Amino acid sequence: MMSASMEGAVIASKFRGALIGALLGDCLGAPFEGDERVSKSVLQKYFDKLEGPHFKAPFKQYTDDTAMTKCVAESLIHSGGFNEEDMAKRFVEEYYRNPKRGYGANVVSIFGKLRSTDLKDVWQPAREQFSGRGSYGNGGAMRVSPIALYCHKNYQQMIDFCGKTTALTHTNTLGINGALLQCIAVHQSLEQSPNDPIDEKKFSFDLISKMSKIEEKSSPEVESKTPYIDQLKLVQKLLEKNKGSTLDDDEEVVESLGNTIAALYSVPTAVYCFLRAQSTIKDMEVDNPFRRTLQYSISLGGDTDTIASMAGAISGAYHGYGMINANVQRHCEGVEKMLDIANELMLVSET
Ligand code: RVK
Ligand code: MG
Ligand code: MG
Repeated sequence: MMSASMEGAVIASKFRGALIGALLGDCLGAPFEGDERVSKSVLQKYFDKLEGPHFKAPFKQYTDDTAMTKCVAESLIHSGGFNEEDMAKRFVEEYYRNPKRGYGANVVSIFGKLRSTDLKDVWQPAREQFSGRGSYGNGGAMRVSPIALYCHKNYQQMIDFCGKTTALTHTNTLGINGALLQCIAVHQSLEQSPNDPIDEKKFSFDLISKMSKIEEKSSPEVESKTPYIDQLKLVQKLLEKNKGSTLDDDEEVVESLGNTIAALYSVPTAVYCFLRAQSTIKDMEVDNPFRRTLQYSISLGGDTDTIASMAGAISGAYHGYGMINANVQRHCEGVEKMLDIANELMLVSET
């Protein structure tokens, strides 16, 4: 349960922070998707320009990450909880309304099957992916922040809704557990007062402890029975090494945590970016820890929209909306609508 002492206004700000954090990470990270690494000085100028008081282009469009996050939120709001048919229908309708949002290469075949079968068994197409192994992409994880908000008073319900929402497109254990880790991380941030500094060790230990109840089934893709816990232990090691050092070893971060489209090699990276950005990072002249989270996430390259979006959601859920620069938001598509969604989610999760 969220602390009783946390005021409604703080919680409302955290709801907005989580969703706008996810949206900004997606919009601002998308132009760099696929770059091997992004220079920190280029990113410094990029963010400085976007924060400038006089609005000038560019206007950044959101991608599949935000499109599907909106579907998840709207389905929870309108169904009063998880409803597989409503959720699947929203994914399909959103995809066909605007298919050019940079969706994963294989997930789109699920939308086609769901449409042609008139949604009779909504779980079947996802189970058939990759010869029955299911997708391990991060497309489940990238969209789960509304579930952490909607279920913030009921942890078990959150785990249940998150697993089911993910399984509509991703049935591989790695895809599902990555989504669960992301959801739990947003939930942990939401629970923490923005006035209490994050204790990185405790935050990561708490994640490990919760994942140990989830990572019981092994996956054929990896040898370890606890791949996410292994990655979270690496997160702890890298934090100890890089925090306070004169120069972060970003090569090692990317080599060990990853920056790819696979959930296992992107969700723990997003957690790391959030935790690392709680303190200063060399070559980033940034006081604001939310902005530092996005800047650092994008600098690692690879799947920049998704890693920045996931890290942005975790960061926004902790710091709240007040930490997010207003001028930058004017450069991003869909902010007003997302703020409405955050308010609606707040209302339905309080009842
Ligand atoms: C483009 C082999 C597998 C696999 C398996 C690989 C957008 C495939 C967003 C597949 C996100 C890709 C991202 C993505 C979200 C997955 N065996 N290869 N069992 N499972 N893959 O299609 O929603 O950026 O190469 O399920 O997870 O911004 O094409 O999509 O970054 O991962 O896509 O998996 O993608 P999909 P998704
Ligand atoms: Mg995307
Ligand atoms: Mg992506």
